[in-house]
Amino acid sequence: MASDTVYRASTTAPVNIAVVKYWGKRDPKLNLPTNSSLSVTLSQADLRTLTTASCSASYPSSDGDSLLLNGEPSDVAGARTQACFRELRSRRAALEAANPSLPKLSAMPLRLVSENNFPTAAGLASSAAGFAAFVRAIANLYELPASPSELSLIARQGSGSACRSLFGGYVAWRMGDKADGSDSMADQVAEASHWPEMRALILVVSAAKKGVSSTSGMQQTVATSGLFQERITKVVPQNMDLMEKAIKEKDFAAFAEVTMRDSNSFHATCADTYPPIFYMNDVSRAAIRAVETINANVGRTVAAYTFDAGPNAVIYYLEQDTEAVVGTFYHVLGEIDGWKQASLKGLKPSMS
Ligand code: 2P0
Repeated sequence: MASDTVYRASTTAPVNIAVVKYWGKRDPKLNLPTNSSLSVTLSQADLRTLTTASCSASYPSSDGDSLLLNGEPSDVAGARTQACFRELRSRRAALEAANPSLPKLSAMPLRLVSENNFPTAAGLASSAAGFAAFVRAIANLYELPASPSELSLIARQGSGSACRSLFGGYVAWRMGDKADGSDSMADQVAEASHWPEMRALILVVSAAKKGVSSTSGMQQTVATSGLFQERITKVVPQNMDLMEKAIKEKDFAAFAEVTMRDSNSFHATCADTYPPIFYMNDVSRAAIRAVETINANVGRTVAAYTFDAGPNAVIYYLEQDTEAVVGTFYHVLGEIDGWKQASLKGLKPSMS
């Protein structure tokens, strides 16, 4: 094979929005969480990262590995990115050692080109889709015989929530208890087709980069919040059980209650952090009231809010309640100050 051969593979990875939140690391180096979490993977038609990985003996080794993110050079020297490169290369090197006729891709510099179709770092879990696509693109390039759960072990080291974006549908990240992290990975609780009526509405309150990054925010919470112990030992284990049951039984009222309670619990531990961390703002709180109004007016739970490390709201609802939820949301929020700066983004119906 000529030495100027360029080997290339592309993949996309979707965004996921947690309904039982990951917040806290028990081992920051291996990115091991203090609790399990559970998310819904959203449609790639709306929110996804597209990544192409390539390598070639003709790429100057002085260039090293590189990443172009949304057209801009991005730093790959960070420990988390390096951990992903190292894990993937060592798996490829093992394949090459077992089969000497394979091209020595593990020795070549890697070039990654990645594009999001949504704002980066706007509280829309860009790092989740980003690292999931990054890991899968290189795994495809290297032709690694790795299952999504095995790839989730690697993506986890890039960004915790990324391990959940290796699957579609309803996905759990089991925290595991081994010190080396070999059992801290994701699995699929249910396919998207199990409950295909699920919809998500994203209320983009602000597309600005968030004030306190998730990584540093959760470290501060672990170090200073008393409430946090209650959350990781009691609240989350119970919410994981209730959520898995709600999904298996397609019980939207139960799904919604756990989703809202878990978001509230997560933001309460942020407020209990010292100094406190506030991700939600007045428009976020108005969105909570709007959901309460909608549920009260309809007379049953048809909508559930959840907030990540930023002010944007994600509202889960079922397709048959679109009119009541989306229609009323515009109406109720239209009367609230501050709403005019926000915009509503409806997600297409499918989940991948
Ligand atoms: C989640 N979040 O479960 C929670 C809810 C934010 C709030 O996962 O440090 O970017 O890269 O492992 O994955 C955001 O944290 O943190 C997150 P790192 P990540 O989706």
